[in-house]
Amino acid sequence: MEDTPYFYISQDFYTKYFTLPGADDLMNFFVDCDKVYNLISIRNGAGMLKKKERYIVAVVGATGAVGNEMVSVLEEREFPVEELRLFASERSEGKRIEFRNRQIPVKTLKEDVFKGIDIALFSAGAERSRHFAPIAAESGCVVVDNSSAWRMDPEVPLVVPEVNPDDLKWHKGIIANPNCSTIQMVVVLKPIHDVARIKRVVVTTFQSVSGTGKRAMDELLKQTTDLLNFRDIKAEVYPYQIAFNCLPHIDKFMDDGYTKEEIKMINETKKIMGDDSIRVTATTVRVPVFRGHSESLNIETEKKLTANEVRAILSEKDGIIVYDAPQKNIYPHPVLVAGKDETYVGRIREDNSIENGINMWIVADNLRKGAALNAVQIAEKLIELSE
Ligand code: NAP
Ligand code: 2RA
Repeated sequence: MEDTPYFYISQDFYTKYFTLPGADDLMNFFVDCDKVYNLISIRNGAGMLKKKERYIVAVVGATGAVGNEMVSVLEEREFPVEELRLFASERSEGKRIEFRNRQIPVKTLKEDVFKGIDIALFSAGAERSRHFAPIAAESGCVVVDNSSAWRMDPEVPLVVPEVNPDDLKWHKGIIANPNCSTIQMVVVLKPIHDVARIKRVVVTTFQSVSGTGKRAMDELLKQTTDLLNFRDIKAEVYPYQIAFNCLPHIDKFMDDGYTKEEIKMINETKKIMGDDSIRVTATTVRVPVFRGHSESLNIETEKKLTANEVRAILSEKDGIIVYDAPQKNIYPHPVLVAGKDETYVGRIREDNSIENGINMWIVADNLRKGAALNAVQIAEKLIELSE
């Protein structure tokens, strides 16, 4: 940890902002300055969790799909909470959420709310995280952020406790929680990589609407009931009807034809696994399921693994359940896995079209392991590491 703050401006940063003084660029420059400034402050002392019996915990975005689940997970896992503080937009001021048989009021998120808070679990969208997470970290609280805002920042660890817990040791006040579809995939890839070195992964996802948040869950319910009652439907959250449909479109389209969700899966996997050489390609699809993301994985390894070897490797890992007896119709599916903590793996079989290939089908609850549970597990690990 450095004692003296410094400003480092890269060549890219210089070319992008100092040579193009248009209004938008100037605005972006100040936004980035704010980020750089805040990271410097964090580097200079804030951010480490002090060991305590119990902690003051905040959930930012408490009224959302993930935030609500965070409150439940904290209670279920008997997280050592001294006091729980809940924040959302001003629209939710005055709402109450139950925690340990008490109704906790939801307050409006503001810059000055973080004083005295030890741990803040953020799930209020990337814009809020970009602005408020550095402020929270600077005021001495450790932030576990669910949004995409900080995931690829080289100063911020991106952590799945079963995969790269040691990365928590170098955090500077903000820890990023990966994208839900990435988390369940890396939980399964890591043990295989350790034994047989993964060369390439081809993944296709089937993602539930709760991945988009509460409004999307409401839209699927409303469209379904409207269609079954012969009423006209409205598509507001997605560009097309989602009830009884599948959309190969998650997050926005990039210039190369991939979606941002696909790019997140590719980049985040390399960062979490700490290995840039793994080649990943992804197709992400939204399906009319309320809860639980499914993924078809094709994995090419350097060393040959049989299907039985893969079953044995995965069976002994925490957080994974091998659920794989297709002759008896035993394979994972979202209805089975909703509300569960583990990543379920089935349909494990060799890919006969290549030398060393394995196919499998994995399903996890995106609101739990894909978001709230992983965030709380990170906070639990931070407590283990604290002094
Ligand atoms: P959501 O259901 O739409 O909830 C959004 C939450 O953010 C609500 O509590 C909302 O409060 C709050 N919020 C919105 N604008 C705000 C503002 N200006 N100030 C303070 N709070 C504000 O979305 P979600 O699915 O829970 O996702 C939340 C975050 O988690 C996103 O960044 C998402 O990418 C990430 N994430 C989601 C999943 C998933 O499976 N859903 C998985 C991984 C990561 P109000 O109720 O007051 O509007
Ligand atoms: C989704 N991965 O399912 C996202 C949630 N952050 O849309």
